[in-house]
Amino acid sequence: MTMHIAILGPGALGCLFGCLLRTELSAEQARIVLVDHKRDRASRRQQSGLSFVRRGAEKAQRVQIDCSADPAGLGSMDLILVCTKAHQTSAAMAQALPLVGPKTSVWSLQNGLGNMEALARHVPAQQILGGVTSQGAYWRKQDLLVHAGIGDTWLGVMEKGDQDAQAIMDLFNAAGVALQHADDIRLPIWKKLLISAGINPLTALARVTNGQVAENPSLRRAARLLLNEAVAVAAAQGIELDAEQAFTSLLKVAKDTADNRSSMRCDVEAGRKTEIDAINGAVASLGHAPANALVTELIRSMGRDA
Ligand code: KPL
Repeated sequence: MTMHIAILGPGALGCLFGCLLRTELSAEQARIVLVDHKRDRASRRQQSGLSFVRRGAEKAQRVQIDCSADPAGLGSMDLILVCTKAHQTSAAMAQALPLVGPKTSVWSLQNGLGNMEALARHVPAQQILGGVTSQGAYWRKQDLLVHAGIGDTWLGVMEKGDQDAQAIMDLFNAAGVALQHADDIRLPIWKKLLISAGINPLTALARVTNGQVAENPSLRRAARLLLNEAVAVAAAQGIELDAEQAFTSLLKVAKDTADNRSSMRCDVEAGRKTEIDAINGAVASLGHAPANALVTELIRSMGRDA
């Protein structure tokens, strides 16, 4: 049976999953459409496709993938994969409501806290899955996407219901993307959040690459402070995380992506709204976390977040 999949958020990550699925699965296995709020970009990509450099490959391959700015005409989906920035979740879902039927699973694969809750304003919680991914991708130039790094991708239900996690896992597996299932999806979401909370604001404020957070003693201490606060806030929410282990993971990510500019630094430098409210801002709003509150205000002061 064909799985009908819509991907909301045509940034690097949404397009990465689109390209991985489209190149590995037949049209009988999956119908895939990238939903874009920008009409001109959707029609350009619909006509010309994307160029995709697979991990380890030297040359780009052309991927013809359906793109649409009109969710109303597409019919209901089996799966909606939400890959937008955290602050766009609610608006994107509201626009995508014509794609939702009673059996549609809606899977958030985004950064930060609050994404499932934002989706639940539009869709029953029993249809929602949460998740995180450490897959990496970036645009080398317009419509030329590079798969930069392979990492774990998690999914798990928000509330027990009709979400067909097994069918999603089987399909992604068939496309060579192994998914991990979490009984409590809040754990992988928080683990990723701890890494982002330590790395992202510091790279944006100090204008350094990710690697500097591990290398520079002051930034390393600052990252530890942000992470420790977030671990304490999580514990007060009943989510037990190991600060030592989490900091080891943070340092590993900083070293593995040493030469990269974090997404938050890129957003600040491009004058775009950042995900600070869903990362450090969310931590500070849940409990006593003055360092997280401080970096949130500083990032907000720099641009489009105010
Ligand atoms: O995912 C990232 C980002 O750029 O947002 C890193 C820096 C690798 C971890 O937060």
